[in-house]
Amino acid sequence: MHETGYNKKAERAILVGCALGKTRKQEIEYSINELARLIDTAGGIEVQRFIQKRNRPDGATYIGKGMIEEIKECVEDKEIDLVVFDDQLSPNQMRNISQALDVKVIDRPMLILDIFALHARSHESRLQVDLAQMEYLLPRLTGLWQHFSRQRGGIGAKGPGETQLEVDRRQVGKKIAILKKKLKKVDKQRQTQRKGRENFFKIALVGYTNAGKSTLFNRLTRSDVLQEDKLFSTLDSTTRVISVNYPQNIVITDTVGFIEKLPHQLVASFKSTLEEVNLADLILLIVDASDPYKDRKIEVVRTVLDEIKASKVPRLIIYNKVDLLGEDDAVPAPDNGHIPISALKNIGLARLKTEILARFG
Ligand SMILES: Nc1nc2c(ncn2[C@@H]2O[C@H](COP(=O)(O)OP(=O)(O)OP(=O)(O)O)[C@@H](O)[C@H]2O)c(=O)[nH]1
Ligand SMILES: [Mg+2]
Repeated sequence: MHETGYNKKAERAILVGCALGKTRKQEIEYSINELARLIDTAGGIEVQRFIQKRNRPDGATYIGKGMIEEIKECVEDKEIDLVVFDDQLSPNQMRNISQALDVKVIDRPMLILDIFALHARSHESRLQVDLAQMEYLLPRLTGLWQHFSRQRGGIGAKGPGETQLEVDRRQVGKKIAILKKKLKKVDKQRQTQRKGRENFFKIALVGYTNAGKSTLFNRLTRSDVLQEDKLFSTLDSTTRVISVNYPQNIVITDTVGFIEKLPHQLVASFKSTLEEVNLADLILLIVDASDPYKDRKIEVVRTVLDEIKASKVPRLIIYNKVDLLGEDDAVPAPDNGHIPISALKNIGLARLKTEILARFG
């Protein structure tokens, strides 16, 4: 189990989303539900949600002034600690909204960064999260400062947030340079480790967060990395030899999951971790087959794979969690490149092995 932050009392949150343009209500609900899971993972409690339909975001306050007033009332009535926007806010919008509401305001990228800060364990992932957080917060320092410093920590202000928001930009700039230097050093060690694996066939597990990558990894390597029903349980990539009756010269890497609206600063600072995906001989794209939004999530993963320039690596799509499908659900037919499995219940793994070995070169 992860700890839920060092603030003892769970923070009470308002969630705010905008259905922009032709976005359907269902779609925005899907997104806000995901935001609610993120808040829960970060140790907060959803108290109320506000959704507004608009053609485009308000340049100054993202949502309209009327709704800002409604939220302000709710903040006062229900002892709200923070307001979370489901989209990225510009530095300007963030400042205006914080001033209008007089409470801590964060956006979805900041919430994701916060969860990363909470779950980072290794030296490398801590450096990576620190760097991403600093780069995201740097242009947003003005205006955030008063609310964060008053609250001392909590959601959106862990990691470097708590202490470093109080130092000035120049110092943050310096810290960014130092973090980059330290990461370069860690990257060198990674290169050396990679050299040792040059003669191995390399498989990378990728997929949306909570799809079951670590569960499959554990099954294939008889390992015990953290697998749990939380978002972003895995941040560090782990590479091991596949041990379950496979030829010995295959290694497999479990790595960080993806999500919609992943801050690009995070993708950038996790570059060396994600390079394991880039350099793989085969990608297993893990999908939660029981998820009604699986196709949308596959698209998100494809987009990130493009972003990290891994789109040329051959890939198999693994439909995991088929044990959760009902009789009426269409089970994906096991055909070329689409493999139904259950990592948890040990279903379809022989088939997966055949498919992997067929691509073993
Ligand atoms: N029913 C069922 N649950 C599964 C299966 N595979 C994984 N799970 C569950 O799904 C949840 C997430 O599994 P993880 O393996 O941690 O997922 P992940 O993709 O590594 O997630 P992150 O590291 O957070 O990105 C856990 O509660 C698992 O027990 C499966 O085949 N069937
Ligand atoms: Mg994992």
